[in-house]
Amino acid sequence: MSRGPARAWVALGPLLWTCGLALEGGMLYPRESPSRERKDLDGLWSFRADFSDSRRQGFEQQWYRAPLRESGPTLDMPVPSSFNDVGQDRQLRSFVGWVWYEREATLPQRWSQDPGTRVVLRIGSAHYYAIVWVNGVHVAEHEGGHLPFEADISKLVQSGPLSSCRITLAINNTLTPHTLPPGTIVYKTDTSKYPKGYFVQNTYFDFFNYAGLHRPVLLYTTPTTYIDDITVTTGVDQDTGLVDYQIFVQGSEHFQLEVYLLDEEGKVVAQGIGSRGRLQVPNVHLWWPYLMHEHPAYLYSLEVRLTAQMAAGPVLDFYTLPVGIRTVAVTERQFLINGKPFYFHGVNKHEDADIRGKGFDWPLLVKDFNLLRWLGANAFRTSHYPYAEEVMQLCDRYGIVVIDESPGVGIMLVQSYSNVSLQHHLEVMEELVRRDKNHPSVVLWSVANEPTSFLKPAAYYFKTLIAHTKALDPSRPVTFVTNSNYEADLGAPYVDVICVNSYYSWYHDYGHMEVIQLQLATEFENWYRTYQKPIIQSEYGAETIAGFHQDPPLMFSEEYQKGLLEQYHLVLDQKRKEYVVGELIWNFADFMTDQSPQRAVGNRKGIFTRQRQPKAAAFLLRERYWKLANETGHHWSAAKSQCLENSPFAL
Ligand code: BDP
Repeated sequence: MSRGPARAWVALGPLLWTCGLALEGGMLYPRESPSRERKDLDGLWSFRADFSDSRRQGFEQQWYRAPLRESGPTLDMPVPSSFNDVGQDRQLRSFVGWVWYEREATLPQRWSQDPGTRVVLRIGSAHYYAIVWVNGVHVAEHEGGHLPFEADISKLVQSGPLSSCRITLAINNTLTPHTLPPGTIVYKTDTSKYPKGYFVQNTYFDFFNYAGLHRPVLLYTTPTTYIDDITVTTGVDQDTGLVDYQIFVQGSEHFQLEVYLLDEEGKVVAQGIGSRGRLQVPNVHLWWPYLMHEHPAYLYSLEVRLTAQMAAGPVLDFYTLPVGIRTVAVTERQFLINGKPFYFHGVNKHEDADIRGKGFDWPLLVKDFNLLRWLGANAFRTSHYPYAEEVMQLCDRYGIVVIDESPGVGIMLVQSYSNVSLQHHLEVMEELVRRDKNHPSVVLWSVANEPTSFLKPAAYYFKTLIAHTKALDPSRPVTFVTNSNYEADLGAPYVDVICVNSYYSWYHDYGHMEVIQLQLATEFENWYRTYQKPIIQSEYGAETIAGFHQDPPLMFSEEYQKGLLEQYHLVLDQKRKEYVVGELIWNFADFMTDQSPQRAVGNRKGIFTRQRQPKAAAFLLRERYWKLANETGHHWSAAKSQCLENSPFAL
């Protein structure tokens, strides 16, 4: 999304402007079609961190005006990747401020010569604040490190004889009380202890603030009259599937739209015309979660064909959207998918791995999904920020249910409840819903993790935020994730599902696993008595160094992690018969954090190591999750046991 002229910036400040405008335009994932091409720009980019004291040298010297190598030395930087861990430079690893990325792209001749072609630059994610130039011309700015943004660069690339374009990005990872997640810059002014100008960045969340171009960067084309956005919501009437669609077109008011819904065999099962309508699908194949049905994750394809009448003749545009037909509902005690009780048995994840940090990586992604399926996990939460679009697509394809979380993590300070913060949070929810609204795997929005929601200003903040999210998407329930420590939770009345994190016998009563059952049961009962809403145990776990063994169990050993989990499971097994609708382990894998005496090279609560090797708890959970799947799956009991035996994921 291009946001007009460059704004003023300050030395380290990430430009705290929030325009509070409703979002314009769609954010359809760029897919190739007979009318659309795509050119991936992943690979090596030129890179420089601005180590000047003010961090402003790049702007003062206008590094975007000429190739970056002309203004000083550059490094090779892989994209996508965080810049922090690929080098050997300690200062770059913990760098705070502006870094510069640049790459030349050669365009097919038609792109730069055909005025009927629209050329768009799309950045999957740039953490945290990004300014973009093409051939030295400012084309976009974006705040927020976890969602895509775009710039229409057609005019620029079609205005001269050039068939190449130079793309420059300045990216600032500074966090402030108004960013999501929030942070603060603290200047250390005692010159007997620190050099002049010394500062540190404090954050209030438990993962490393990796930065850079984390997700794919690409160019794609559409015709100048094009399908800009599609919104699909689905329903079921007996065995007929209902697909309500709405299509937004840009570039002309004189057009026709045809839509076709194809099944997995490519057969047209329903069709319609016009910008909005309802398709009816007899004998529907519903989208079921993994392990809930013998044919989970059934996806139809919605083919949209646009014909626009232009002076030069008709223009065609095609876009195909995967569609899963399913319903989601919440009762006082249940979470229903397709009208059947759904029990979340899964994990919390992070986008995190060796070397690449938060950089998107296909082998890692496929490994993670293979591990999830091996584990018998049917769900995960995108703790604590939106994940790459490619992740969401795999969830749709494999039937992994998603709690889709905003980057609202570490909202602790009173300033972070100001109007400026709220406006930004509202805008982030708009961007998130716009991006992920059509994914059948997404069944619940989470607006935040463990905000200090007991603080007074939080009540208004969350009431507004949750109401806004529901207005953006009335088809899904909304939650935020709280912590068992937060007794007076002013946000809880507004959510549809209570999500609670607790760390009994880890952060309290260290080493005393014997108190878990009492404390957990009491807590569940209190929440349910007060709110009568279904509850998800959204985090629980224990720090565990792979290979540490102690029996009787001691903290940090694999035995302690197993023992702690087992105590939780005893209570979960009672309460899931009543109103507990899910359990998500903290965490899927070990992950990097800031350095602190509490963290031994990162957070070790993974059931897999950071290299994705199982700790003992992974086998315990695997047994449990497959057992839960057997008990809670529907329509599938007979086929299931056999299928499990023959499954490539069986033992
Ligand atoms: C929880 C947070 C999570 C942390 C976890 C922990 O939600 O981000 O990583 O604690 O301390 O409260 O391991």
